[in-house]
Order: sequence, then C-alpha cells, then structure tokens
Amino acid sequence: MSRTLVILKPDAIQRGLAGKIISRIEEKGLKIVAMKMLLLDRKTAERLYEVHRGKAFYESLVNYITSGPIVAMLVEGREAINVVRKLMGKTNGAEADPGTIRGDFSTGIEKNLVHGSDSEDSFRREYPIFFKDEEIISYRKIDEDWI
Ligand code: IDP
Ligand code: MG
Repeated sequence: MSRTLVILKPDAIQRGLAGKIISRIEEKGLKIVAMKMLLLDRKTAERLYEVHRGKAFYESLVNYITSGPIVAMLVEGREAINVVRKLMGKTNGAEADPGTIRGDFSTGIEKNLVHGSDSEDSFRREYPIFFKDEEIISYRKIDEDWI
C-alpha cells in the first residue's frame, strides 16, 4: 500500500465538484485516510509550490491556490501515486483525456481542479505541509478484501 496527497483546488470547491472528484477516488477503490478543508496562506502555498518558483506561472499559481478554500486529503491504496495521477489526467485540462477528472471537468492549464503528488519523494515533502502523522486515521474498510 502507498499513499498520496490529493488537493481539491479552489475551482473544484467553487464549482461544486468536490463530491464528484471524491467519488472517483472512492469508486476506484482508494481509501481516504485524512481529510480537511482549509484556506492556504501565502507562505504555505509557496512551500507547496516551491519547485515551481521562478517559472512564468508561479505568481499566478500561488494567487490561485490561495484564492479560496481547498480540501486536502491523504489517499491510500495500491500504487496510489500513479493511480491518482491517471485519474487526474494531463495538467492541461484541454488536452486531458475524457474519463479523467481534468479531461471531463476542466479546460484550464492553471485552473485544473486537482493536485496529486507526482512521486514518492514529492509525497514525503508535501504531506507534512497539511497533516501531522497523528491526523492520519488507520482503519479497515469493509470492501478491502474485494479490491
Ligand atoms: P501537475 O499539477 O499536473 O503536477 P505541474 O507541472 O506540477 O502540474 O504544475 C503545477 C500546477 O501549476 C498545475 O497543476 C497548474 O495548476 C499550474 N500550471 C502548470 N503549468 C502551467 C502553465 O503553463 N501555465 C499556468 N499554470 C500552470
Ligand atoms: Mg506537479
């Protein structure tokens, strides 16, 4: 089992798509082991996106991610990082395949609804920005034997 960080970005909340996106994660057979809604301050947003500092879209990206409430989740399952990246689709919603979250609900390259860690290293760096280890809930789901 592995874990990944998923963020429902401000456009997902504003457009009322949180439930649909969470459903896709649940329906795939992944397990949510931590979840919270929050407003990111600038400093925290800069920490999340530090790998993009210096890029042309960096300022705009920080403004976007701090523009409204977000939902952060830790998601657990087999190959959780890769599976969530596949569920999300390509960064640019206009190019993302239909059937993916971005492909179905976004045409934006910036406002693309969802974040998912892109590697184990990224996950280890990103998740403590949002969660303490004590906030991760270990529990058994009744469908686990079937997934
Ligand atoms: P990812 O979210 O698919 O991993 P990254 O390249 O890590 O994509 O970029 C982080 C976020 O920055 C994207 O999800 C998107 O919101 C934004 N972004 C990426 N590339 C561009 C761009 O060319 N213009 C504007 N925003 C961008
Ligand atoms: Mg990324």
